[in-house]
Amino acid sequence: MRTMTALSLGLALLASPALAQSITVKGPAGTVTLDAAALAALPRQTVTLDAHGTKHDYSGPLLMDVLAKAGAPTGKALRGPELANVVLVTAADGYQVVFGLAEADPNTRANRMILADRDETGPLDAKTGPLRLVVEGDLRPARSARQVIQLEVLLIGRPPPAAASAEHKH
Ligand SMILES: Nc1nc2c(c(=O)[nH]1)N[C@H]1C(S)=C(S)[C@@H](COP(=O)(O)O)O[C@H]1N2
Ligand SMILES: [Mo]
Repeated sequence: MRTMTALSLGLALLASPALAQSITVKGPAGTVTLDAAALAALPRQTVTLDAHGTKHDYSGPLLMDVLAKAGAPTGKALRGPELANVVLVTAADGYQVVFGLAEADPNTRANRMILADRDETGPLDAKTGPLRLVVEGDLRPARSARQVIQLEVLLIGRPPPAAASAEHKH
């Protein structure tokens, strides 16, 4: 009886790829792992991506809402030195893309970035998902990484060369 229940649950999970996904998000507040339920709790957007003439309507939370779970600054907090934050996106096949955090901020740019878990046909297949970054407005789909497993917010700002050398003057 117990075996049957575990088996049924296992089969149910296998049949719903969206339930098996999780993503690691690293940011100023630390590292969080978000599962499908955590992603499903966020407001959703739909963005159409044209990859080599094939269009899909991808849907999922705004990337900024996902990054905020790890403490990424947004809106008015995304100012001054915080504008030197970048986001490193890593996929299961080792593919990586990077962009400025402000590019993902809906308070800064109209073009959206979403972490899609579905297209118009349902949960994303293994080649594309379970999670795909979809970058609205890009002329090429190269930054729309498939099979995203990790997001990392990195503050890469440093003092400009003049200020750095001034520190060493005696
Ligand atoms: N994980 C991963 N994502 C990726 C790539 C890749 O090699 N690996 N290639 C990129 C490039 S160069 C393109 S053109 C698009 C192709 O999207 P499609 O597979 O939906 O046609 O995926 C992008 N996302
Ligand atoms: Mo490409």
